[in-house]
Amino acid sequence: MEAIIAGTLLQLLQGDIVDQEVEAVVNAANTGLWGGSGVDGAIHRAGGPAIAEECRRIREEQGGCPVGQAVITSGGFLKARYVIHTVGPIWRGGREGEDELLASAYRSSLQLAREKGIKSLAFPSISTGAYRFPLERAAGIALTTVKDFLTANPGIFSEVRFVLFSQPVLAVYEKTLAEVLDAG
Ligand code: AR6
Repeated sequence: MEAIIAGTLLQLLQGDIVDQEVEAVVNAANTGLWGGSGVDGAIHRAGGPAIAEECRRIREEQGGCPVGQAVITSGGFLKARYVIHTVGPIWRGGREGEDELLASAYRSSLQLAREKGIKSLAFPSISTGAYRFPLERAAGIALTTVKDFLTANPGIFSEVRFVLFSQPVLAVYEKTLAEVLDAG
């Protein structure tokens, strides 16, 4: 499924984040930038040791990456030139600012990409794996945040992609995007 929002192509597709031919892929990282399972593990495995080495330097310089913020490294062996590492919130029932922190993770990633002049980027479904954020709620926040950013920054990006690992997750994102676009 795709849509054009203020001059940017927004695409939803099923796939693996590490295979994406975009300028930057977004990693669902942890605050220590330690590498882990899921998206994080796949990116570090495919990208090689250069990414972990840059993460180590960021950890030394600024202690890692707070929840809701983003940092950038090179993409190592990935097709993408950069990895934007963002940290989504761990779901703790919804009363600990999780919604706003998740929106902030997407916004911070988009802002960092804009600052670096990156034209195309791919997001995974942040926080919806190991961090257990409810999928439909996360999809609404992800798509609304991206849509609002693109509307406020027309033509900054050529393409923003969501890469969903499975067909059921893609289906949730497609249904949610239709609702978000209908809402205007
Ligand atoms: N490509 C695209 N999506 C994927 C891939 C992949 N290769 N692998 C998994 N997914 P998760 P989180 C989906 O757990 O919830 C790590 O240990 C997955 O099915 O990767 O933000 C980090 O170090 C799910 O829908 O990220 C952190 O400690 C979504 O991506 C923690 O997990 C996100 O799942 C972050 O947890």
